[in-house]
Amino acid sequence: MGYVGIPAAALFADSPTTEFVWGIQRNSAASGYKIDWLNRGQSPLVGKEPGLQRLLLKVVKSNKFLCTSDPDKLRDADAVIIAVETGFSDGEKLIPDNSALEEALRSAGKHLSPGSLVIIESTVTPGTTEGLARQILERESGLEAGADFGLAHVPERVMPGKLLRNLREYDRIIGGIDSPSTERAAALYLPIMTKGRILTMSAKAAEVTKTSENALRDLQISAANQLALYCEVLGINFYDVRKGIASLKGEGISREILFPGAGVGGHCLPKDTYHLEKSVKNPALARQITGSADSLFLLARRINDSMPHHMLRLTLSSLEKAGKSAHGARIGILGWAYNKNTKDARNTPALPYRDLVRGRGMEVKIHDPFASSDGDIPIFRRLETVVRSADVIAILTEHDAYKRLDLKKIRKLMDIKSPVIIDGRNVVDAKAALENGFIFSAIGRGDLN
Ligand code: SAJ
Repeated sequence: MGYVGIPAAALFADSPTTEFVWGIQRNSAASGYKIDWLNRGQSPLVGKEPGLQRLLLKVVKSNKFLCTSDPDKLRDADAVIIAVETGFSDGEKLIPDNSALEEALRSAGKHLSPGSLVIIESTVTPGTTEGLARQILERESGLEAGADFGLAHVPERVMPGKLLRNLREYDRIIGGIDSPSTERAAALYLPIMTKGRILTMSAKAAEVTKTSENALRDLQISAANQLALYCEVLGINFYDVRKGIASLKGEGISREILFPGAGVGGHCLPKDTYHLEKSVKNPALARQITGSADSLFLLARRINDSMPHHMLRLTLSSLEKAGKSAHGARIGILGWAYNKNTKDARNTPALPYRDLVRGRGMEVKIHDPFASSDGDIPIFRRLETVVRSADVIAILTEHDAYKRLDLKKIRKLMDIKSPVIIDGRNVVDAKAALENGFIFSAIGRGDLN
């Protein structure tokens, strides 16, 4: 019962072709509270989710949905959908953390009835559905996948703020371990979809589709990041080049050039590449493909993860221009969330950047309009608190709030000679910054840095 399970449960419960939906939620310290909330028809998800609150209330009132921590309710289920977190215990060593998935599979297996259909929506390392998942389900149930129950991977494509819309309108990849599983899964999902089409394929092809659609996005971002660094060295404005490249049009020509930035965070992109890479067990094979170098996707990960270091370089060179040493300098970081206008800070690039500037002896204050304080990291809501008498302000997240900074006011608040702005998300009007006497550096702005 998270970002993936709740909207799916609500939509299935609201579908006339579904008799009843049980939402299974572990009664854990962190998430057990969701059970009561959901049974009151209240969404425990943070952030605006158009239509979800109303839909939950409707399906609870019409007795089509209930949440429980009792997995025994699965016994009379025709279909069981697993939507739990699948991360990495160690990104470096590519060790997937399948603990939640294995627990869910064991629980589903123990209560599985013959003839039911098991769907895995979680993002998994390709090979998991037919491998680990199938083995656990068969061992726990004593049944045979295919013969006694269906099994398919139907990857989620949720995006915070558009949960219901994506489920209804986005195309859905459906990959069964055999064609009856694929057909049954397609029949299950079709009624909750409006504009979205269903694309059927094998379970492993569905796993590779999901992980590579994010690995490819990470690669596209890394291409923009690397190009931006070239432009800085060449003394030109990356955004002129970006406009130029995007202008190349014509039959079958496309250049999806994304945006450089202070780094790539979130719960999808930083991990899905590793799921994809982990599936190619034989690293020598990968080297064969890339000609002894690392996989292209791992190189993209390294480029994107190097961007907070580049932000440090820009910060140090700008402080030098201001005739100040980094040690003891005060810096205001604007933006802690991993993406614009969200409070979600998972894998935020602002964290490594903060560690890097602190490592140089800088005193750090962090502002974010949405993200909440993260353990021992206080996050301030008032911009003045973070900007007042700072030597440097660095923008790490493209929140709308930072797109209309009053630079005159900021200058006054910083109240020092040659204040520094480091723009990691191309949200500050560079000309206005220079006119207001700032020393200004930005990713990709070789013409100004
Ligand atoms: N980022 C850049 N440059 C870009 C785009 C993003 O640096 O041009 C950074 C963002 O600042 C952020 C990170 O990358 O730190 C990820 O941003 P994202 O826009 O990819 O947002 P996510 O992580 O929420 O990605 C989700 C994914 N959806 C699913 O996995 C179902 C992704 O496949 C979608 O493409 C993306 O949303 C989307 O387009 O909104």
